Amino acid sequence: MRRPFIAGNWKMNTTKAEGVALVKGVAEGNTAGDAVEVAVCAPSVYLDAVATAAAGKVGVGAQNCYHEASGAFTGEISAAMAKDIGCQYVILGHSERRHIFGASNSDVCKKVHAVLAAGLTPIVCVGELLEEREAGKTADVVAEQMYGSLAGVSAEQMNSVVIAYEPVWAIGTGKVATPEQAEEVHAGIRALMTAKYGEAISESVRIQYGGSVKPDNAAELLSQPNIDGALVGGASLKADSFLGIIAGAT
Ligand code: G2H
Repeated sequence: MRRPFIAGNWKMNTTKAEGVALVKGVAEGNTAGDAVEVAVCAPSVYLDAVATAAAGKVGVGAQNCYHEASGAFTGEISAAMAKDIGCQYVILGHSERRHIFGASNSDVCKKVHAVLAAGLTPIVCVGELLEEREAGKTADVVAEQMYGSLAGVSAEQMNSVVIAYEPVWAIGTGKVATPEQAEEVHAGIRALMTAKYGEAISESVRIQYGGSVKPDNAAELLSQPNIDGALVGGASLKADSFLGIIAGAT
């Protein structure tokens, strides 16, 4: 059984005080206990304060990092730094990193290795653009992103990897993929992992869905056999709606 994993991606939102209040609200209101793994991914400047406020009751993740451990890389943070201030996760290859900041599969892959080496869990995002879906290229795009982003990752390391499927056309648009559309791609991602790592590993890796997940659509999405959690943007910015999504995973 794969434990559902619900992660909030706050993106470039909240003040420090709002972030601290938000994570406290999630920690206090979460009644799912061990049944659901829960994390929030805050802006990097607030991670220290958010991790302190989370007090181990909610996981904390960074939204990106650089692949080098330290050095002259102005403006970047390392996986070791994220770990140092209390993170357990790092989102990598989010579509906004790929499409606004030009992150390639090779960039994402280097970061995946750095995050694993630091002892953290990478949440590796993949997903197709609307024109790629309409051209029937979804499976090819996702396969290229999966294999490119996970090159050189061993079967043993895959136990510490989480995949997030986020169709770009469903991100922040209110256009959620139907449960059937999402399940089809999730099943395809699991088949790709089975081909590369074998069934035992493939069956244990969580695949989150992301893209306009809300309390009223979460339970149906999460009831699909290969949807093991959610990466939540807009609806993670209010404790009530994020808690509603967590409840949908139980
Ligand atoms: C997709 C998602 C969070 P939203 O980017 O990763 O955002 O739920 O706002 O579509």
